[in-house]
Amino acid sequence: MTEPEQKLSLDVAAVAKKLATARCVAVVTGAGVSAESGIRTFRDTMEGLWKEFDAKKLATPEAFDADPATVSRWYDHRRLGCLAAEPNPGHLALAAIERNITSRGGEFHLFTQNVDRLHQRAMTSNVIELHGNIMEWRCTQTGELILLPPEAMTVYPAPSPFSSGSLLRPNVVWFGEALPEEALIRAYEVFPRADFVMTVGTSATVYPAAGLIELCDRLDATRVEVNKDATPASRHVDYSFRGASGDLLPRLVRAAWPPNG
Ligand code: BV8
Repeated sequence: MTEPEQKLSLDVAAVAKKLATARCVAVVTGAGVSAESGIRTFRDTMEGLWKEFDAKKLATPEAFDADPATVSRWYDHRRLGCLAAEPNPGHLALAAIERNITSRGGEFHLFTQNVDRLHQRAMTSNVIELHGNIMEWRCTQTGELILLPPEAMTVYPAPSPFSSGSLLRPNVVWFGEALPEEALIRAYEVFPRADFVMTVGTSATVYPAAGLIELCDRLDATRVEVNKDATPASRHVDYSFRGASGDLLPRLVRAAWPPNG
């Protein structure tokens, strides 16, 4: 076993020991977790008819106001992609962590920046969506929500069924929009008292989600990052695993709760 592999095994064992006895686990996930389900991240260059677009410019209220048809078409394209995707071993490992922690009377809170609802489809129950979700669409006038059927929208932009003359917009949080108040209140309440916090598959560049890991200020807390690349969060954690969430998270679960007990 090479030296890096040895260090990885020791770190996984150390983190697993802390995880297995944690009483309050707070996790924040980003697009990197869903990347292994085939859902491209914001930093991936877009392809096909979207290659000349910049995701960060499309994910704004200004873009929707200027060209609701194009923005609606992009979100509907992404919505269908998310529906066609399946949860991957990283999603399933996080659901297993929740089951193991809560079955021993602990708390598990999964804050996600992802809008694809794959954590819910992986049967994680306590998912807090920081940036909304791409499955629900909202009336621009009344704010009422509607879940669209699994097939493509028939017209872009879609007229709102709730208020004539209004449109449907994706129920996501765009850049420049406030995050859901209840999600932020929960995050600001949980992270400072969590004894195990983990950031997974995020570039930790989009605020306020990127700042959550820094809220953990318990001296006895274990702070972990799982990400393919180093990020601004890497200096705020005790263990920063470089690698795919679909490999590292299941390894952590097996080490914390060995299958043969
Ligand atoms: C707000 C939904 C205020 C839409 C998204 C300081 C404080 C507060 C705000 C700001 C601030 N500084 C700047 C701001 C403004 C802005 C911001 O943060 N800008 C950045 C660019 C600097 N923040 C906002 O606008 C937020 N709003 O603060 O409002 C306010 C208050 C009151 C009233 C009005 C306003 C709203 C931000 C939410 C934007 N919406 N998504 C949609 O999906 O279309 S953000 C979107 O981009 C994603 O959700 C994701 O979080 C983010 C980044 O996307 P990616 O880079 O693709 O993904 P990610 O970051 O997760 O990176 C992928 C990582 O995974 C990489 O590091 C890669 O190495 C790794 N990886 C890849 N594969 C794997 C992997 N890791 C492990 N395994 C793998 N297999």
